[in-house]
Amino acid sequence: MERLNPEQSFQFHDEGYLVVRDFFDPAADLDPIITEYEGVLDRLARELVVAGEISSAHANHDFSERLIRICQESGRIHAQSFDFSLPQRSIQADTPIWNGPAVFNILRHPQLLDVMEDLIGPEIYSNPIQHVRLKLPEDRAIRDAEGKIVQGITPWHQDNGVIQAEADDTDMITVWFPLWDASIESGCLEVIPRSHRAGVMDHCPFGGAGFGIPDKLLAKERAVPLPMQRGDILLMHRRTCHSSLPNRSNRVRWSFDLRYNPIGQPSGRSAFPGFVARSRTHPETELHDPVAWAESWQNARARLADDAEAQTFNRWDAAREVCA
Ligand SMILES: O=C(O)CCC(=O)C(=O)O
Ligand SMILES: [Fe+2]
Repeated sequence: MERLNPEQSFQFHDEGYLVVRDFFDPAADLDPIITEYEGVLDRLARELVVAGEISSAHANHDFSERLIRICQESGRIHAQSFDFSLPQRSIQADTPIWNGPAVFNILRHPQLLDVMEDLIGPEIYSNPIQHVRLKLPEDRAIRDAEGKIVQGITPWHQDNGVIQAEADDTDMITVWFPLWDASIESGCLEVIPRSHRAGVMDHCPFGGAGFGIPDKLLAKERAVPLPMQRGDILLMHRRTCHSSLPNRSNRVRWSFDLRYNPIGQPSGRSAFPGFVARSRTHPETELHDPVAWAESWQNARARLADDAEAQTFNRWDAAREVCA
């Protein structure tokens, strides 16, 4: 995969998003992540058996089916056990987090950094706002007492709207990609082309699913679903409105979302550790050590544990009229 051609760069800036097909080599780039996460799931299953939360480790199923069964039997989603960032509240000394070497490798993927270099220049910071999303099939999802799905609902939002205002004027770019094909049926992303051209929009509390833009402010009729295959990547401007469709398939929809910004700009979640992914002027500042990366997250967790004040990440006042 070469770098972005002029039409691709133009589309990114003009429309606020760009899908690049067949960007990753699935076997070389994605399979190591899947293998790593099979280990994470296996250890989680065994821990839950020991804790008496589940009766069997469900070891004779593939990753998707095994995860669904473990969630259903324990009645919990376990999303944090797989994520490579910390949650936005209630961080504790033992909050689970997964910062394995296969994850670090994709953050540093050379061609991905080349594309970033095309878009934001050669001084590239790996922004710590980054997630794995394991979205269970809707008919087997975990629900709360009111019947609402506990995890995997992504309301319409701009990434700028769900991080601190200090990052409003940065050049942060979001990279989203599926580990398996993400079809309309299995809950791919949808975007509103050109919505990045307006400013940061109002966001309001959205059930238990964080913050979203109220329907009345959105031109939803212009939304475009973006089915993607394994190996494709989606690049998004920080103000592009997006959400994800429900997962009506029988398999977990599995994706990563990463972010990059020029070195020196605020990340929008300064309590979390990012790192210099590429620097042409100071290559000695680049982080190449997956162990040091994992340690940076463990240190952040220890620092933030039980410190409610350090964990205020949102700017929106739910009492505003627009949220009524
Ligand atoms: O994967 C999803 O459902 C949501 C992803 C998202 O909001 C993002 O990547 O910024
Ligand atoms: Fe987002």
